[in-house]
This record gives sequence, C-alpha cells and structure tokens, in this order.
Amino acid sequence: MPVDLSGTWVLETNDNFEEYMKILNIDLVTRKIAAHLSQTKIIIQDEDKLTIKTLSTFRNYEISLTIGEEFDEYTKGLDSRMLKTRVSWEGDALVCTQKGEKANRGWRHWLEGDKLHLELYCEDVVCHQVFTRKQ
Ligand code: VL7
Repeated sequence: MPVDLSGTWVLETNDNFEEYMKILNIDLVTRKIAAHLSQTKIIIQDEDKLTIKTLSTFRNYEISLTIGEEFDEYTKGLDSRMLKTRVSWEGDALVCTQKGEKANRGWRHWLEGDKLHLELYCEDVVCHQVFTRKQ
C-alpha cells in the first residue's frame, strides 16, 4: 500500500467536468444539474481492498474492488455503461483503466500535500478535480 487515500473528501475545484460529461453522452438537463453539485468522496482503503463512494444530493455512485483484479463495472446512474475495469498502483498514484465502448477511459487519484487529486479521462478529454479533507 504505497499511500493511504482513506478519508472523507469534499470537492473544491472541478475543471472541465462539463466536457467530461459531454464525451460520456450525458444529456443537457442532467449536465446542468450535475455541474454545480457538491461532491463528497469517501475512500475506504484496506490492504488490497478498496471502496470509493461518490456522494451528492442528486446521485450517488459506489465501487468496491480488489487492487490489480479486473472486474465488471456498471456505471449505474452515470452514463450507464458496462466496463471492464482494473485499478492498480503506479508509484503513489491509484490508476484505473475502464475498457468499453469509449477509448482511453479511466481515472487517476493522487495526493499533493493535504489535497486529493482526481483526473477523470475519456478519449481526448481530461477533467481535473481537487478535494480537501472534510473537517
Ligand atoms: C463519478 C460522474 C458524469 C453523469 C450525475 C453526477 C453525479 C456524483 O468515476 C468517478 O469516481 C471514481 C474515482 O473516484 C470512482 O468511481 C466519478 C462521478 C462522475 C460523471 C456522469 C452525471 C450525473 C455525481 C455521483
């Protein structure tokens, strides 16, 4: 376990989220609602087991996985696609690849000081989110 990302994290900045939603074919009305949501990330890291909850007043999303093992991900309530997903450590970054209909899809988490960073990417679009620890 290179680093421990566990904790409750609150979204502080969300660059290019609109473009990320567009590339996932999220409809306009949903995008307008989602764009201004406060998002809370709850990460529970226990050796090679990981649970990540993304919570908001509109929708919640949760994945549970074993590091290094591919699993079937269904992005229920998001873009509702089936993916073959794998999450691994690359140094101190937690890196996810999501194989499916969309090319170059995945995400990456890392720590910088007391902030949690997340890049969400799909095709040529990158959304960069920064979270701060909930007090
Ligand atoms: C998941 C969603 C836009 C649909 C609703 C927005 C509700 C709160 O994949 C994600 O996190 C990973 C890494 O931490 C773990 O699953 C981010 C939220 C991005 C993409 C789709 C908009 C509708 C937001 C769930």
